[in-house]
Amino acid sequence: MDQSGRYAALDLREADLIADGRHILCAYRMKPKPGTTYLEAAAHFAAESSTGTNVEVSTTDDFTRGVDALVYHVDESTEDLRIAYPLELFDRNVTDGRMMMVSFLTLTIGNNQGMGDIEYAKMIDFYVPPEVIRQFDGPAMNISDLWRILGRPVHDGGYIAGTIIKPKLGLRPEPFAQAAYQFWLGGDFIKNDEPQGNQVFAPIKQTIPLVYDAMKRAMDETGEAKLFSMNITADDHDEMLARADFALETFGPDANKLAFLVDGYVGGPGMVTTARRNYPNQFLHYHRAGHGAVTSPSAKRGYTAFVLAKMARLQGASGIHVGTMGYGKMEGGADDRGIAYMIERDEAQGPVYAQQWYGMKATTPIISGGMNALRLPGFFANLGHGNVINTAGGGSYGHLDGPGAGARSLRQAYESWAVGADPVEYAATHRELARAFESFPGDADALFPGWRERLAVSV
Ligand code: CAP
Ligand code: MG
Repeated sequence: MDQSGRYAALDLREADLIADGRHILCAYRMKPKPGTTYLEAAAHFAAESSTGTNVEVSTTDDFTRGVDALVYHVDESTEDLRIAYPLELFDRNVTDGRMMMVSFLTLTIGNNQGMGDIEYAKMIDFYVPPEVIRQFDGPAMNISDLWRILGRPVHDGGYIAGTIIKPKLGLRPEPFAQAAYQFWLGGDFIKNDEPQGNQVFAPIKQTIPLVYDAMKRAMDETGEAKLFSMNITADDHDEMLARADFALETFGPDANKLAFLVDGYVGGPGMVTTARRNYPNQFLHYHRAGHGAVTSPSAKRGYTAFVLAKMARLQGASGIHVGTMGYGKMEGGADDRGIAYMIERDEAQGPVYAQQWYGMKATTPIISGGMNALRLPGFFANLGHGNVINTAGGGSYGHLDGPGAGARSLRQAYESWAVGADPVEYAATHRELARAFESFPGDADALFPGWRERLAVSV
């Protein structure tokens, strides 16, 4: 059934839709299956994403038609499909009237992901009008609050050197806390790895008190504040709260140094909002493990990492992993810097839409995944600044002189970039950075040919 007569309005101008402020706009890369025209498939896609199905139903009335999602732009040659979703379509809380991300997902990237006449569709960008910015929580905390805790300027407070307790799993409470203590002697920020929680060999009720004790000893020894991002991911709402409440009680006077991490992609938007609304005074760390299933460039369905990060800011993530832009181990490229710009600036240009945030707090880019001191200078040069949280697991625990030295090598790498120095020259007077070259010789050879001679290293 050709529904383009109802669900397509190609005379609508995008600029007018934006000026009008009554629609969320979504841009997709869509390809229909053979046997239907592009516009027919697009119209069916919009119907299934809003008020329709594959046949007309007798209960439709004029009001229904007034809230149809409308295809306003198609370009089959570039698989460009753009749809305007009236704000009325989106579910609102009965508790406080606010919008919710799960409704955005259910409509704009829900049933339309499995339609019989659609080969694939992937959301590459979306635009929200000012009213939507006003109807989402946005971040309560971000890196500025962490800089304050660390005693740094709350603007441009610079690089936060972090790690992930490694190995990813398999440490019992005592070695776990010792690994944390050793890193904190040189670094700022430690996170649980995404699967670390309340495993039977490392119960939270034993591990967290030991971690806090390690933090206090490291703070005493260094005279510096330290930060811990604790994973509170769990299926059950009450379980999440039980973990968070126990940690807050344990950290007591240092609870302001405790962030909460949620595996937001696998946990879903409800988990993110649970953390955001129950613990607004804690930095909300959004880990995106699993996102590659839909965001990978090899995935033709779902949505991109850019879209994921933009959704996370609306929901109120204090920080979200944005990848390493081709400098680490995970998929990504230099242009992914646009993801960071979209979540940290008050206005930015996405792949399709310019977006203004009207003062909604920034979400901090978290840089993680195969990073070490040698890979950081190129990363900062690409991003253009160092106001990020970097977590390097292998890059710290793989350092020849231990995680404390690994942490110092990360900071020295940042400093070398910040002063515009050649990292190899800088390493000549900064031992931990020099030893990072020996710790990761493959990276050193690839990134800094001739480093051995310049650092008088024979191996
Ligand atoms: C990094 C990491 C991070 C991923 C997340 C890991 O460890 O802890 O979870 O990098 O990827 O488990 O691999 P390493 P992303 O530092 O040892 O690589 O930030 O792209 O979501
Ligand atoms: Mg991890």
